Amino acid sequence: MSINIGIIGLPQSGKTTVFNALTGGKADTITHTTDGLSPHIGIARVPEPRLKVLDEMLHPKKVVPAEARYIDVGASVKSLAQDKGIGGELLNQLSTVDTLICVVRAFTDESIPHPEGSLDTGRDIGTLNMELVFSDLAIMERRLEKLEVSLKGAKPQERQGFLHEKDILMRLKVDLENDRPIRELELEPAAAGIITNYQFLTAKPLLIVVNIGEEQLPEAASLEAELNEQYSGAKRRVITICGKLEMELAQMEESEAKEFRADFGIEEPGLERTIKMSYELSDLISFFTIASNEVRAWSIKQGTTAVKAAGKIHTDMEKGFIRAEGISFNDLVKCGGIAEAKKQGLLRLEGKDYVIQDGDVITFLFNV
Ligand SMILES: Nc1nc2c(ncn2[C@@H]2O[C@H](COP(=O)(O)OP(=O)(O)O)[C@@H](O)[C@H]2O)c(=O)[nH]1
Ligand SMILES: [Mg+2]
Repeated sequence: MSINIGIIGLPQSGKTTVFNALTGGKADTITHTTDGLSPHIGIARVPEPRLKVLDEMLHPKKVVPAEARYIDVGASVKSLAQDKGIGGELLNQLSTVDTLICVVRAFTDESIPHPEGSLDTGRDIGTLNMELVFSDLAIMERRLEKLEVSLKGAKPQERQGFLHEKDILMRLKVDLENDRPIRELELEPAAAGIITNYQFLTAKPLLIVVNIGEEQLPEAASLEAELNEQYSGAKRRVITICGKLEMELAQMEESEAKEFRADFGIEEPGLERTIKMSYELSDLISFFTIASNEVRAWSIKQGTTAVKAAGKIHTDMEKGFIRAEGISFNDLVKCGGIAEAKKQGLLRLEGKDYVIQDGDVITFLFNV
């Protein structure tokens, strides 16, 4: 499984620039600013320092990182929302993502006009949150209308289910109308189950990427702390990134980029911070497999069982699951290899229901 991340924001906020920074891509930041163009889609490796350690210890033929899929939708949220909430096409693309990145402009550049005429990070964050709320309200209203129709023709045994769904949607609608995004609500399992079908945008984790200019780099950390105090919340966090610089760095040789980063006082590449934060917000963890001379990293939701994790690799592995043989990354490093770990009795045998832990190194045994 790869994590899917959708990038949204106002026009000229630096969405495509950030997309390029995250994917090492070279998508055009000039022509791609008008509505109606097809989205940019890019795949990036998920940085995982533990893969390097495993590589050096086990010397496999191949090391395969997990992947993140970024999508820079070809339209501005604002322009579509002005008439009637996020439009169909854009919504279709966004509804499938796991996490949203919302780019907010903080860089100054006289030659690039801000669509609102002035720079105001707080106002723009507010606008984007509101657009997401509007979009969800529109979905809800359409569904409620359909439910009314269904209820009229419902058989007695169907009625209860429809009424229950209506009840939940009405409740969420009140929350949204009071500016409470779904991601912040504590829902009982039945309600949570029903709403996952709708892929509401305010239910998705939200990473607000504040796109700063180079001259703001010295105060990036304090600005980030300040913004988080105001705008972070349940599954919502702010990071500051200099998109333009990060995009240029992403296209350099690693050693060269490292030197530049040191000069600018950037401790960690923006793409690494972004993906790390996206993982955290989305409750994702990594586990590793070693098979046929290949070490590989996988991403799963926290709480995934061994049999379900096997299914992420191949459906046959889930169907024919026998057991998993696992060791924590730290234990494996202590032992220096699988053989020694076995000798020391640190290789655990786990059943179907074992909950995979971050950093587990796992071999699945299965029937075909
Ligand atoms: N000075 C400066 N310009 C930037 C920065 N980030 C983006 N831009 C410029 O802003 C313009 C719009 O960026 P783009 O990524 O296309 O924005 P989008 O419309 O949100 O996709 C482009 O000319 C970028 O080069 C930045 O950090 N500093
Ligand atoms: Mg763009």
